[in-house]
Amino acid sequence: MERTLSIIKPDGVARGLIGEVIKRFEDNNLKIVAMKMIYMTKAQAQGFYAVHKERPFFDSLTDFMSSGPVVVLILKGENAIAKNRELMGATNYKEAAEGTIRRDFATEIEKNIVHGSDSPGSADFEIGYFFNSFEIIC
Ligand code: IDP
Ligand code: MG
Repeated sequence: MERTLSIIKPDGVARGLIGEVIKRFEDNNLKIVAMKMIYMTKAQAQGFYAVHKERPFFDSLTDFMSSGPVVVLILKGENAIAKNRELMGATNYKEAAEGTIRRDFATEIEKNIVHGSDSPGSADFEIGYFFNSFEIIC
């Protein structure tokens, strides 16, 4: 069993896709063990995406991530990290496989509906960034 962090980004929330995204997780054996809606400040978004701070899109990305409410979730399941990345599809929605969340709903490389941890190390960091132990079902 593995845990991963998912975020339904501001575009996904604003467009009424929370239920659609969660349905895909539930239909694919990813169990929700924590969930909340938050509205990040720019500084909180910068802290979350610190790994990308040298990238040219960092400022725009952190503006976007602090532009509206998001839903953060912890998903648990067998190979949860890879399974979630598979359901999300490639970062660039134009390259994402058919039937993936990003292929079906993303409108730009930046506004791509969902975030998902990319490794066990990032999952640990990202889960700890948003949740304390009392908020996680075990
Ligand atoms: P990921 O979300 O698929 O893991 P990352 O490379 O970690 O992709 O990038 C984090 C986020 O930054 C992406 O989901 C997307 O919102 C944004 N992003 C990535 N590459 C670009 C780009 O080239 N231009 C603008 N935004 C980008
Ligand atoms: Mg990433």
